[in-house]
Amino acid sequence: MKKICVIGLGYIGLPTTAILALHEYKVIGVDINEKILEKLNKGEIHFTEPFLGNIVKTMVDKEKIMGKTQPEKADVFIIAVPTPCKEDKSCDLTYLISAVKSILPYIEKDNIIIIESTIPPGTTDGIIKSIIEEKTKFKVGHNIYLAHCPERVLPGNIIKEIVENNRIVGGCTRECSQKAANVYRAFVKGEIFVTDAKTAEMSKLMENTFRDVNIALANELVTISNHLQINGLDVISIANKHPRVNIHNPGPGVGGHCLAIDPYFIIEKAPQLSNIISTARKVNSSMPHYILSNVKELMKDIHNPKIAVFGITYKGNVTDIRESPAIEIIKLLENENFKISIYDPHVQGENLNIVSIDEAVEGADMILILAAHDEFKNLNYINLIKTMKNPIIFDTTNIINLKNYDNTHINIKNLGNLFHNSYT
Ligand code: SAJ
Repeated sequence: MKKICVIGLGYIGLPTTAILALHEYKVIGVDINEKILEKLNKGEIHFTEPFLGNIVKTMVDKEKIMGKTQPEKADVFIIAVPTPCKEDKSCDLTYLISAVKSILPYIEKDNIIIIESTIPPGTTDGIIKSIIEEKTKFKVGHNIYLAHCPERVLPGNIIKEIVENNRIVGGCTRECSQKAANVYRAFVKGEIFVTDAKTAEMSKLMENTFRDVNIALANELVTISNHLQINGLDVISIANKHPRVNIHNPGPGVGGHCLAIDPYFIIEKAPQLSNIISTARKVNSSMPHYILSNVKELMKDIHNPKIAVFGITYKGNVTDIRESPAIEIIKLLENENFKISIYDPHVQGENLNIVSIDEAVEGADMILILAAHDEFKNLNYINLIKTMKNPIIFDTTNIINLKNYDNTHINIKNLGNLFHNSYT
């Protein structure tokens, strides 16, 4: 049985460990966090993800997964550690470099080393290859094999997507690509596209940049439309009837650990050439301020207004608040001395001060929807507003269907039609 060492047991490393173990590999899961390892070795997982817990439990019981603080000799090393943004928005490779260094003493001839972490183009074939070749006696492409194989899974659906999605495998040489592709062939049902490392790195970044740029276009469209008193949401739905047009959804900003970060890894490598990409980042980063200015406008005649924020995660139906525009909007509102109450059925945490829906709404002057949780779609808003001081709802995610309401009872604003509806 082949042995794989997975370094980094986070959102990507742990599911990868589980799936590899399920497909005839013995897997050593390595992490610097002893709490994660303690849980893993009891067959438990440290974040919620459908189906993952069961697989991990079974594989740990069968001794096909073992958690350790240090790597050990293996046939394959997969590195899936975080690559966050630095203060100046460039990619922080500290964890990645330290993970690579940690495996150096254990590397043997014919080993395959795979980087799954998201990285700027040129990193695998540049800095990572140099570290390995300088500090060991091996030469990449001759007696050891190095590749970048970016992950593409969506949290909440990882176990399905890790198997079914197409994969990009980018090796430093053709042989590196082929050897790394064989590792994934054990469990990937989608197609495996083999390319060079730089192309793989750039493709991964471009997938998320594509979405960021398109969301920026939608956000700019609604701000222009509001300025011109046009219903931006109507424009999107009508324009999208064209067979080759797909305008994305406007919203309170772009969050999460991918779309709001990955474009900067392209910008850092070619700042003078990344005009559209950096403008899109600016547009999306400005959305929390746009929301703030509209809340202020809607509340301008109200004394000491209280805002009930609904949803603080970076998008709907997740528990993750990383890079969430909602958190930034709350801070901006607090700086302007708005009283804030928070309701989010997906998030727990004492320091966030989350309250029940009734408590959040009581005495409020506005319900401000900042994450498109399904629970918010069909709430009985007519009932809900009864304890509010002012029945205004500002839905920045556009999940409330305005056709269900007439504005004699309730004043609902969607982001795309803030001050006007069609034919009003
Ligand atoms: N958003 C909008 N309008 C839209 C779509 C999204 O404002 O039309 C916002 C969301 O509310 C959220 C942000 O954008 O704040 C990102 O959401 P997302 O669902 O587009 O992306 P992530 O970050 O959850 O996951 C992405 C996925 N990439 C693509 O769809 C190209 C996923 O497949 C990747 O695995 C993941 O990034 C990653 O790890 O790179």
